[in-house]
Amino acid sequence: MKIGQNHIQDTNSKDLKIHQEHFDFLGNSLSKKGVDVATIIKKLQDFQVAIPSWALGAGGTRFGRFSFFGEPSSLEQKIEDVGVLHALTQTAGAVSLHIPWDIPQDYNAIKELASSLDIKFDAVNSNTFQDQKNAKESYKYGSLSNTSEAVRQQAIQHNIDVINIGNKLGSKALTVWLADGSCFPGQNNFQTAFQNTQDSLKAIYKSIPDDWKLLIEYKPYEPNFYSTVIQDWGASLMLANECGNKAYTLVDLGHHLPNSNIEQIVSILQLKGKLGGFHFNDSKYGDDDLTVGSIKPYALFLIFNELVYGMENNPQNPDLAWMIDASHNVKDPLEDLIQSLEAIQEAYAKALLVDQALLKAAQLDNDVVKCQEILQDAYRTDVRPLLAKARLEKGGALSPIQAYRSLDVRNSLIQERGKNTVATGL
Ligand code: PSV
Ligand code: MN
Ligand code: MN
Repeated sequence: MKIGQNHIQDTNSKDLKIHQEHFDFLGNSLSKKGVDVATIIKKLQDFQVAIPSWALGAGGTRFGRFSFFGEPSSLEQKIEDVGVLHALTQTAGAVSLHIPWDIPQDYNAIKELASSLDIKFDAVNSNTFQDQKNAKESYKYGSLSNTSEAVRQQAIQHNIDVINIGNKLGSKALTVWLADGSCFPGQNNFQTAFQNTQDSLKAIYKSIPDDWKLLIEYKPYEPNFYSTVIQDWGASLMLANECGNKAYTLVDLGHHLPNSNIEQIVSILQLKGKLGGFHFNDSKYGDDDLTVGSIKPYALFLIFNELVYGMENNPQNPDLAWMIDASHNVKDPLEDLIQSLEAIQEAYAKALLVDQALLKAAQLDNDVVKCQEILQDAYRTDVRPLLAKARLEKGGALSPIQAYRSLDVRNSLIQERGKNTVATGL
């Protein structure tokens, strides 16, 4: 399924006039406040978020999984689905692969397909949390941290294989997320597990090309429920520092204990030049992987406020690898991803509206009320016309969800692919 420009223009045509009215009203009031609207639109257009290959089918829980059918069952079809998202939103210009689920058969064909849809290959993800068919060693008791050297070697070699696959596609980062940890006190020696992980990561790091990043993701619990080896940003940062200057911490919004101040974590990592990647989702209780911005939109805005500050003031921090890491149990995955992309752009646009100079002055004056007013003035602005304008200028849909529905994308996919449904494994 490929969405043509003419399809999108058709669906846009009936709403163009009302969009223009909304945009003019917002644009005028922002300009009067001294906001450079054109620059904000350009920044929104440049902000591209990777779609993970495993989020394109229905997720599920250990209790069940309910499909929407027409799900992609090959890497080609996954890339085509990202193409649909990108055509409509103009903000999903990258895909993040998970190996071994997404090993390409024909590299040139895959690269051609992706570039025809204007999609880049973002970070590649290794998988040492499942035993693979015919694998000699088992990850039941951990991978990079395992007490067995043979298991650690197998996991190290897998990561090196993933780097080689990514290299052939043009990826520039390896993301390592480990399930390693323990379920019961006494099961593991914390120091041994951490030291083994550090040594294993350093071995992998030797194969990281010079223009690549090693992104180290942390998570406090699950699938292990007593301890996780890389449980928080501190552990991740220590490991990244041990590896070297191509290694960074990756923040996944769902990987924090309740009430963690994620915006502060993000801010300090940028100050230290060590924030390398970001996984968007939302949660109420744990690593719920819900639609971005569906539960705590103000927290997302505050995080973006720090990200924007960092992007403008911390040249020591590199460009970040942005990715959505959500799972879809009751919504059509593509509709859910469109909602997440919109929420990301919305939070970003609001953060761009924060008057940083005014905020700094209010902070220096210790004018706490004014500081809050400045943030909330930006947060309360309805920026959706800016997002629509940014999309429109690039050939995207004024309302991606409406366009997706009026083009009947899911039914076309079902007709094309049949009622196939593929579990993603996550
Ligand atoms: C598991 O929690 C997880 O969602 C991590 O966030 C990884 O990024 C992802 O799976 C893919 O390995
Ligand atoms: Mn993640
Ligand atoms: Mn997760």
